[in-house]
Amino acid sequence: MRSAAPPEAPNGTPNVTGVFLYQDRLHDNTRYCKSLLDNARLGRIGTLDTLPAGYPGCTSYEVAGFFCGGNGSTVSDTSNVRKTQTSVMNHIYCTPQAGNRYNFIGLHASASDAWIIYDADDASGGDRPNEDFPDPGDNHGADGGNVVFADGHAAWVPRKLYVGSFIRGCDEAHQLAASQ
Ligand SMILES: [Ca+2]
Ligand SMILES: [Ca+2]
Repeated sequence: MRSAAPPEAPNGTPNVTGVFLYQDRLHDNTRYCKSLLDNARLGRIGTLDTLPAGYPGCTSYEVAGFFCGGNGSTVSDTSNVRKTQTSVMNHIYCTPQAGNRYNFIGLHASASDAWIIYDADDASGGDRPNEDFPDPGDNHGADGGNVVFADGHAAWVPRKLYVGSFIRGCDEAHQLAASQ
């Protein structure tokens, strides 16, 4: 059972964690997200590219809410499987990958492998040619990216492990599966 959180110290005295105020943990940001489904200035639509004029768009991360995610509304055991407490433990990998490096078909997913949220990585040409793969122009360059997994842990995923982690995390075909 979690013990009671130490009280904030409005007079500037550090609490037992050594942090003066909760505000200090926000690194000068004045806004924080209470819900991953409401994570931008305009709520859910704020995560989309199309915003009214005057609103800075999008976020610098992506939500990976489905296994076998894809456009469209088809939902089955092999398409658009919403990640839930049950599915992150019971989903069976089913998506073929190019090449021979990543064949997880028939294996069960696990919460510690399932991706939930990660540094945004969308292909946009130039120095960001690859979708969901670290490139020089991405948030952390070509080094890798941060990922939050369904068991609650977060990890830095380096480039050399990125494709395999993505496939285990999302059960989606990765365009670089044959070479990375
Ligand atoms: Ca992406
Ligand atoms: Ca990229």
